[in-house]
Amino acid sequence: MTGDEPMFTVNRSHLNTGLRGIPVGTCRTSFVTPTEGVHYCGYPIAELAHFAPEDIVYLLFNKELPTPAQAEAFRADLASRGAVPNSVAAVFHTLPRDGHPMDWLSVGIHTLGMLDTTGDWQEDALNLIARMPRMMGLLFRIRDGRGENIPEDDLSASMVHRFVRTLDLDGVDQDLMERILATYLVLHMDHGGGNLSTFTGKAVASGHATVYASIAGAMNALSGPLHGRANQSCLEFVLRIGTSDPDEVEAFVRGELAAKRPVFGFGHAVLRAEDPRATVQFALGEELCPDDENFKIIRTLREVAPRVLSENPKISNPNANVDIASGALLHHIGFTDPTYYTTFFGWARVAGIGAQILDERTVMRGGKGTPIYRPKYIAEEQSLRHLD
Ligand code: NMX
Ligand code: MLT
Repeated sequence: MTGDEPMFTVNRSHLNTGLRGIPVGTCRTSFVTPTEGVHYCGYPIAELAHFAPEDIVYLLFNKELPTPAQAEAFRADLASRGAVPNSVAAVFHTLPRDGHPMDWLSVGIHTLGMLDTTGDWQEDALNLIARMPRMMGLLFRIRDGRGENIPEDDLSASMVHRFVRTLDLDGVDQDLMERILATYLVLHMDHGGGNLSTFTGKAVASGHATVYASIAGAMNALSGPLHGRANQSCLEFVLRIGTSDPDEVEAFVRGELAAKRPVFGFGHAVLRAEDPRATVQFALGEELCPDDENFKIIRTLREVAPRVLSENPKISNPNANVDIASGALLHHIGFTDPTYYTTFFGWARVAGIGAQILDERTVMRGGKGTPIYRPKYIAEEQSLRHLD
């Protein structure tokens, strides 16, 4: 294909559709197909779900899975970057405890940036990734009023272990927590170039804002209930439903639709089949917690909601998306407050957004980088006029 061949015709009907389907660039980390879902650097997501998160971060940045020696060196590199300055905790202690955890996450990322921005895209992206586990643990603890006697960080441990160790919750199965969180992180790290949070992060970076400012902006985009915060809303839903009886679940879904509220955990802008990230999480739940009450409810929702949603022909995809199952799994391992769930999505997505920002800033256009984002908007209801 030559550079001048048309790829897409823009019609008036494409306007005000949120750029739906309009090609705007290329992505080197992942692609999403309507029926097979996301692939990281070519690998279908289900084939990667059991990998350690560090290996998938390596893949997104280097476009190849690491050899054992490369994996070891990469973990050592992350460890050397992971120390979180004490002033992050000091800033968290000043925040309103009833502020949403996603707002805390943005503030945390901005704080890390204010303390140590190098200005090198790769350095800053990897430093942020390495500091996320400790920062997440501090966020959970301090917002929950558990800001004292926090165990020291162990920089040599895995990312997930560092978070779980910082959290130091009593009465939880830490091995199970680490397994579910590791899978969660891998599944949520990247989703093509055009999802709202990634697009936002890259747009902010295109004006040469820092990696920290760009990713904080991306987290704000992720915090909306139609995007990442659907995982919180979906579990809140499940807690409200309170029964896995199919008739009652169906009545609930119909009630939400009648009230013109979204049925969270279903639908997608690109996918036209069940999201494989949902399929993987359902399989994990069937293996680890098949009798969990919330898991039983989402099992019924998965059967009932697509049938009900397909009655409305304008809904392009009635099937389960990534946010249907994660809440039930997180609840099962001890995270009983759904308002925190989107921070896990954000933690994971820092890797994909960081890698995509690096590509756009240092690889695209023969290394010159993508120029500042500036799409065209067409004037509406504003004919030219002058002051008399
Ligand atoms: N519940 C109720 N209505 C829906 C749903 C749903 N699950 N999915 C689509 N619709 C509506 C949608 O609001 C739109 O209505 P209108 O024409 O009045 O604006 C219509 O159906 C057509 O929408 P689609 O073209 O099918 O989907 P679109 O690309 O606009 O939106 C979502 C995609 C994901 C925003 C939409 O499916 C949705 O709101 N789902 C529920 C929220 C959710 O689970 N979001 C998480 C998505 C994944 N993520 O993590 O980001
Ligand atoms: C995501 O993972 O970002 C969501 O599925 C939304 C999207 O891809 O548009």
